[in-house]
Amino acid sequence: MKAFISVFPFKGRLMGNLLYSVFCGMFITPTFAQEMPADSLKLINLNEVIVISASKQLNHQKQRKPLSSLDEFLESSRSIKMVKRGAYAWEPTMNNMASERLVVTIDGMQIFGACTDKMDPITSYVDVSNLSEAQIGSGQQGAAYGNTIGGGINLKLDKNNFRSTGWTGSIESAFETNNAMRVFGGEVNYSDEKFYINTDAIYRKADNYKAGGNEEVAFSQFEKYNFSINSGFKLAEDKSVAASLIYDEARDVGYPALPMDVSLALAVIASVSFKQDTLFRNFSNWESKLYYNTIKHTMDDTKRPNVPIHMDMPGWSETAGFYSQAEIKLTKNHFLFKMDGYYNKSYAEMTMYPANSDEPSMFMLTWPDVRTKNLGLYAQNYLHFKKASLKLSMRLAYHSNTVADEFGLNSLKIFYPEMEKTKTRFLKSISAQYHNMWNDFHLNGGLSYGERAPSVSEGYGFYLFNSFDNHDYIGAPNLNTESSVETNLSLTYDKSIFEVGISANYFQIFNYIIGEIDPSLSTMTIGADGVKIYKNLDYAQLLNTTLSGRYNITNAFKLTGQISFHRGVDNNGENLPLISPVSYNSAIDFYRNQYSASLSINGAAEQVNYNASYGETKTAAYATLSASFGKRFFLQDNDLFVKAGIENILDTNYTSYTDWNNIPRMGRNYYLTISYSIN
Ligand SMILES: [Cu+2]
Repeated sequence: MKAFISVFPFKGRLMGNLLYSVFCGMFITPTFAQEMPADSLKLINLNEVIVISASKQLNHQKQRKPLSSLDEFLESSRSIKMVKRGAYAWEPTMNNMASERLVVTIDGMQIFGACTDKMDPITSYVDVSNLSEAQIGSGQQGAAYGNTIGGGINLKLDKNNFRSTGWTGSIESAFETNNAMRVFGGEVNYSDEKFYINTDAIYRKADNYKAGGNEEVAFSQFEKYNFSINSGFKLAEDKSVAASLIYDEARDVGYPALPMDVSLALAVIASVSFKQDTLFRNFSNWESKLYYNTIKHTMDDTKRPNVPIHMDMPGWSETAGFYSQAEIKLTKNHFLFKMDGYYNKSYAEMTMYPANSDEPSMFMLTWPDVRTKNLGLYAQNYLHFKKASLKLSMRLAYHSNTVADEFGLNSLKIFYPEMEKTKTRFLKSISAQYHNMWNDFHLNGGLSYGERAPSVSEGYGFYLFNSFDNHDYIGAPNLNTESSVETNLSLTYDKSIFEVGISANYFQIFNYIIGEIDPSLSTMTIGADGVKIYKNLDYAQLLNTTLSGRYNITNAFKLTGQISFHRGVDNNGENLPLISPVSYNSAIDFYRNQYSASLSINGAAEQVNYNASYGETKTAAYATLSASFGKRFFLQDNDLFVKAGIENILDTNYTSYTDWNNIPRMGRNYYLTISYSIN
């Protein structure tokens, strides 16, 4: 064991010792452990699960807006906030960290956007019709899916999984008044003990939306199609194979906060998997998957007025990968072992066409065909004591980036003459999470360490224009690995009718990657204020705290509320960008005799801690009010659900810290959702 550990170049002796003792600890069964109750054991002890699937009737009732976009579902969660550049393809953030610091997977599959300007977070390539739930792990609790600092989101596909339901199906439609959004969707499923097939399709089209006070937000339209099919077949009682395919295409997507739009964003996401109930003697639930996905992203400035120089900016991202995992379930503890790997190709280019057609056009590789290889080992042990549990986990990964394009490599060598074609790193993650229960009190505490490699843009981006701080960005191939020490603590008092909890987490992030102005460089983008180069700060500090509560007033009425405080500073005490001000939400939900209703308030205080050098301005305090009403009807064997609602009832004109360039959010919006399901 010791020899195995010492292969890896750990930072300092302390870390090595810590890793060693925790890794060994994972294999020691505590003799004082009690029999573990089977149902209390959640192998992946996630912080939050958002139920998305509308196919289960109960979910449909409890969701305030069943056919809303995946972005809206994620935004409704406790732990996620969405950065908005328009009405489509919002970027999830967790613990005030965005894409580069999160791992977002679809059914365990790695997938990477093809846009150099973050117009296509992974979450934009699936739809609610494909998914059953979003599994959210804060900080290193998300490391089961990959290397991360801020956390992980796994979007689980909706499958019938050999349940004997026979044929089922549904059709659904929604309309929203503010941007005349039309949604049409449907699914047809068949499942028995030996075979299942799930198919679904959804179409969304929206015009420009209007902010509060009937102010039209130009270039906020979008159109999207999504089809998916997944199927499984039992080879034997304990063996099955499955396959899944998602096709997602968005066209004519406006980004009001950016200087360009998107004419096409296309993804094909495919996988085959094999499952066997047992493996060797002690292993169970052996699951292996092979996957491939390809993304094409085409930006478009032809519809914008006064474009000083027309640009073509297509991007491609292709990923192939696998994982194989198995569990060992002993009476007192539970192990998960996983091996995973992926290979990604990211390529993006920019051609500028001067207005005077006698001048030559200019060509640049903005992502110089960067090939990323990542091979990881993940192990987790969940120990159950009498009133407590301990989850230990670790990930070790080999990570390498190679610039495959000679022209792109030579362009970067202008800034980094010494740079090598390939950069290799070892990434480590280790975490201990403890839970204890005294009567109605729950205590959770954890301590973790994690690392991540720079993203393709941070490492190899070439003059990527950021419209938020109005700077061109250049990547830095020799950036140090970013690492984070994280601690979390929460205390909950949980009675069946009443619950109150307080939680906090703190991240000390070393070698924090962020862009810094280099005054010696001149800009490429006309009108940009300067050029920034990605640098490692010595460290940055992030603190997130939340107070939340629930009160079941009667069987039918439930009151919930949450208020959170966040702070993020760099090593000079300067504010980090995109850190939430004090924010709060509260709701009263009603559910009885197939009727449901809700009234909710969402708001934030003034953004006191902002940073103008990252393009931020102080956003004002705001609050919005929303309501929904639903009814379920039984029509012989079938179900009809109707849900209607009003969002931003008071038509408030507002913007929040997550709104790119302060584009105002949607004003008053009425929606109606109808869903008919055949059982
Ligand atoms: Cu783009």
